[in-house]
Amino acid sequence: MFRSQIFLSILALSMRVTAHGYVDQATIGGQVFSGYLPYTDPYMNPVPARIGRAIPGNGPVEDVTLLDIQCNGESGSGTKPASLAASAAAGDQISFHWTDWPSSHVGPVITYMGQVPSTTNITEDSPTGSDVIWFKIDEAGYEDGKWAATEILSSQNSTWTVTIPSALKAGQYLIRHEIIALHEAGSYPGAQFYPDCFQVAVTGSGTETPVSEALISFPGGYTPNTPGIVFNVYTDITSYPIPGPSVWTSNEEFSSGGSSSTAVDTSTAAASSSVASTTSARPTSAAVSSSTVVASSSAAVASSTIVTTSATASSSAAVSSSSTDATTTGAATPSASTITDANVCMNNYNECIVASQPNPDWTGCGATKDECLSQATYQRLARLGSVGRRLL
Ligand SMILES: *[C@@H]1O[C@H](CO)[C@@H](O)[C@H](O)[C@H]1NC(C)=O
Ligand SMILES: *[C@@H]1O[C@H](CO)[C@@H](O)[C@H](O)[C@H]1NC(C)=O
Ligand SMILES: [Cu+2]
Repeated sequence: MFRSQIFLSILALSMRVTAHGYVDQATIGGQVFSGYLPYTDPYMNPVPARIGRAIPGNGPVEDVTLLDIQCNGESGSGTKPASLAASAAAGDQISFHWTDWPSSHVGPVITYMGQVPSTTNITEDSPTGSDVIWFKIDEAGYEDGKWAATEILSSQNSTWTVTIPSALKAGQYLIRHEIIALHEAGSYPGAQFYPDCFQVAVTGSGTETPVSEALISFPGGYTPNTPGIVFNVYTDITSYPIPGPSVWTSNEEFSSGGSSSTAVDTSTAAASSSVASTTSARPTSAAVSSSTVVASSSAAVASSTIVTTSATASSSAAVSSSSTDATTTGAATPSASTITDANVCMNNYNECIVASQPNPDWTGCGATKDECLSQATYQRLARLGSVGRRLL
């Protein structure tokens, strides 16, 4: 376990420097604003005034219980108010432009608004997890074989456009725009949340404040059991339950259940729990292959063999061919020639998960990965001195 802890922390480090994304530009009521730019804004003098709340970088929040789930942040401290607010009328559009978004990071795109008390200036307001103020104004998940955050967003110049509900009463609102990346969401924690918040003064002749059934808090509104937070994207999916309440456009429409996602949520609550039980019901058939990676007679060839196998094999073939290897040869003692790059182990693991669809073989693939890692060094990091020490 020591070994995998080191590996996980190295993985966490490398995740931090991988490009994920954030909103670098927002067009609100026809006016173009820069988003908060985490890699330049903090280093400028003076620090630029923004309508977007500060974010620590392009990485995700993964713990739904932290204040960071609200508007991003790190270490649970959330984010601070920005010094400006945009102005837009109810019924106006808002467009969010995202930086390059990895095509692996499939998931929904969701937008909420949260009202700031009229007695508080939005440039000084910090909602807590007890403030049940957030209502959903837009959502898109998986439709016609396309994920909102990847295929659809990229087909729209990385831009997502929402409409401020025309019924909404004038006032100061935080707009919380979010992508949830699901590529590792097969268990919790795993889903990656990328929220970004903007401050807007809404004008216009709207009269409505959303009914309490439309409102959630952040943190609080998402839990590990909320449909869509744990979700295996590598199965043969036809729909996805978008987390959170139904979209609010007016109280009448909300209460009449006219919004589509109410129905979706009900059916998918079942769907997601069946996914979960499929996953956890995977027993030890997979233990089969625990020693596979090392097992083939010429161990030096083993890792590349596995890559080839799982890359081309059909789902069941990948598992069975490696278990054949396992029976042919006993566990080998690690020698210099069996030591491989930990990256290869992880790639094999990912391919194994994909190849074992629609019932991902978490146990078997995981055991294979662990065995592989026991022979592995993290070669790419070896140059970084103490961080890159051998995993053995
Ligand atoms: C909020 O404070 C800012 C900065 O002091 C000020 O410019 C703005 O007019 C205030 N907004 C409201 C609604 O009072
Ligand atoms: C894509 O979005 C960027 C950022 O908003 C904008 O500058 C650019 O003009 C857009 N490109 C097209 C083809 O619309
Ligand atoms: Cu990422």
